[in-house]
Amino acid sequence: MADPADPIYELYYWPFIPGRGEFVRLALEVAGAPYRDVARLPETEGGGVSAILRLLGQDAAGVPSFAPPVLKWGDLVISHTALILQWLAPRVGLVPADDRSRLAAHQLQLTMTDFLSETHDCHHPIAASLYFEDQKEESKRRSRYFRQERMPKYLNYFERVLRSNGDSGGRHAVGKDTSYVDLSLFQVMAGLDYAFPRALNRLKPKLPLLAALHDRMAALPRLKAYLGSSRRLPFSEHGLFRRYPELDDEI
Ligand SMILES: N[C@@H](CCC(=O)N[C@@H](CS)C(=O)NCC(=O)O)C(=O)O
Repeated sequence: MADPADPIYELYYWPFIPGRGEFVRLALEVAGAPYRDVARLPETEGGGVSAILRLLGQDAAGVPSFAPPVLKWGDLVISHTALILQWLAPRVGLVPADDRSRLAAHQLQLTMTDFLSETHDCHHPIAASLYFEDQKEESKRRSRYFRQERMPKYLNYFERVLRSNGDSGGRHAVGKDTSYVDLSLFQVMAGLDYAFPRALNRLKPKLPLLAALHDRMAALPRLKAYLGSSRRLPFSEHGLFRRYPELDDEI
């Protein structure tokens, strides 16, 4: 139970894309935790991209952060999506209490971190500083291997994780209730459905538990309300999951 005297959670993430910040946002939203999405506030209220740049430039609050998302709580500053969620989840009831489950949850989230990195590199295989158009041929080549090899390997693994969690009847990745890992899997499925709809549809017959998890999460009252609100940023051609039809070919 949160103490009313506790500081409010402050999320720092690029204000125009869901990106990696969305994984933290989903946890805060579903937990009903009060938070401030700092960079989405107007500059006049201390928000905007400059709020992120200020935070990244600060040395005072312990170890400097390399990149957003960053979660600030009082003078505690945490970066890296998986680490933020590992710290946040026990405080907001989104992970079971035992060590084994918490380690399992963190392990799965770190695997998602790797998957996200590979997903991003489909449209930016050479350099993040180059436009997609300047690395299109490499993107196409890389995406073919992603669709054929990496995407099925990761998704089949997460399907197996759900299947092997007999405690939940395949309904949750860890434990018997919704955890931050379930919410992150929801976001991964939603993102892939946006970026690689054809590849995902080809794989879906072998992913019944993941597909069902996605739909169940989307129907959670708090998540449903959030998804229908202006707080939910749409996927676009500027984030982690981008729809470039030429990267989602037949093969
Ligand atoms: N491992 C980090 C990766 C953070 C990251 O790559 N952040 C992106 C936005 S999603 C960024 O702004 N990176 C800037 C950079 O790498 O220079 C995490 O999972 O949070």
